[in-house]
Amino acid sequence: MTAPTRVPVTTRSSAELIRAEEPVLAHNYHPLPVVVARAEGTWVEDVEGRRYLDMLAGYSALNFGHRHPALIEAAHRQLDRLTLTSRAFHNDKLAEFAERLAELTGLDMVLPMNTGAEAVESGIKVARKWAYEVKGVPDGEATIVVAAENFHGRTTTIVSFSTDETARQGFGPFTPGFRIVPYNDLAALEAAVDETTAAVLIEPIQGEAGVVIPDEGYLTGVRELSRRKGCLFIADEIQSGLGRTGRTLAVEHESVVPDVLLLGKALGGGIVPVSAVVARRDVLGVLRPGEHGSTFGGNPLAAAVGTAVVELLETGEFQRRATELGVVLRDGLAALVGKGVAGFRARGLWAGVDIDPAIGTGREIGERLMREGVLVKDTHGSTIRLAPPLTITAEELGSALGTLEKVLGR
Ligand code: IF1
Repeated sequence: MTAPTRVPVTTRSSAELIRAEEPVLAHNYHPLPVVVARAEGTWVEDVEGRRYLDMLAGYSALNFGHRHPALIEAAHRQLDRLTLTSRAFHNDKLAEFAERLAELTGLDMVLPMNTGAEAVESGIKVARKWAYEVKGVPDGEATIVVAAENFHGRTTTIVSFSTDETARQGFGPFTPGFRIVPYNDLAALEAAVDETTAAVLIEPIQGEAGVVIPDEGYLTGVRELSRRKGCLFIADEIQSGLGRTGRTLAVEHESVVPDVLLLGKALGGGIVPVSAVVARRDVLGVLRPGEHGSTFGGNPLAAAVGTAVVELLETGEFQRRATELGVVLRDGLAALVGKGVAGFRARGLWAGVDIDPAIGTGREIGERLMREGVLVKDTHGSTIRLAPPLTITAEELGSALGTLEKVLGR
């Protein structure tokens, strides 16, 4: 077969690149028709040079904006020294990453992984092992209680406890040992947790469900119930954590400390995949050599970038910005209720906005916003999520809200 005539990738137009993907890329996404070629801070630029305000920030993986100078510098410095050793050897960056991350989160030990799903899977494995070895649950009988409408990733075990048929259809058979209860319902949780329960696994705010914020007291109730009934409280802060809601962790809004914390997304600064399970010593202490691992988990490049991310969070600057600009976001959305916005939920620089279905679906609004230079992503139906980089300025945020008002007003 003669080699296809290859137009050099750098000169293909957005339309040509979108067409080129079709026969060769799995269709597991339906992206907006924009082809990003470069980015800085809150702004991305497509192949033709059109600029867009990024109000999605990689689903909260870009909390510090695109290519934050301190993070890029840390990455460049490490790229020129050492990138990967595997955990068969030590590397000179991992101890500091684990020390600084444990200190930032107020817990004892770190299990470094790469993607959020790996952190969730690792948390499930560790919780089960803790149940058998510490709590005394009979082997193979550990249960984990999760919330309906959860989103914790895409692995077979994780979708085993999803309530979203689209995420499950065609991927069985599924992993047993999970109980599903309504979110934000302490009575249901009380009834589901028993002597076999290793852990309760919840998002402090449900992201994919549409930024669903539980009632004040829910997280405190989960904390108290888990302690009283002798199971672990695992908080999945992969999307809600690392400054997004105005605190380092969303659980801080109720001054709650979980037994196990799952982090990811922004922990890698939008540069490399970095995730982690951070937990009490008696929990992560159940792991012994050879029982769990990952080729890239804890690699020196990830550790160097992760440490630079922790340093940014230690300043409190991004948490303050999310709190202060979160007021601008909330007030701006409140002014749109009844003008195309049916309702919204917001905490810090994170909002789920329910668009009046009569005006359009979330996808249609996303396409209109894209044509006006603002990028968002719909979740389900007519809900769009707003999650800009925490580096966004008040002017940029005001401009994005003005553009939303404009496209709703059509
Ligand atoms: C996609 C959703 C968001 C997460 C929480 C674990 C993970 C995620 C709370 C797994 C990942 C991503 C996955 C990505 C889009 C995005 C997403 F729309 F899928 F649901 F953010 F809401 N816990 N969420 O939000 O982390 O393995 O992806 O690193 O699948 O399209 P991951």
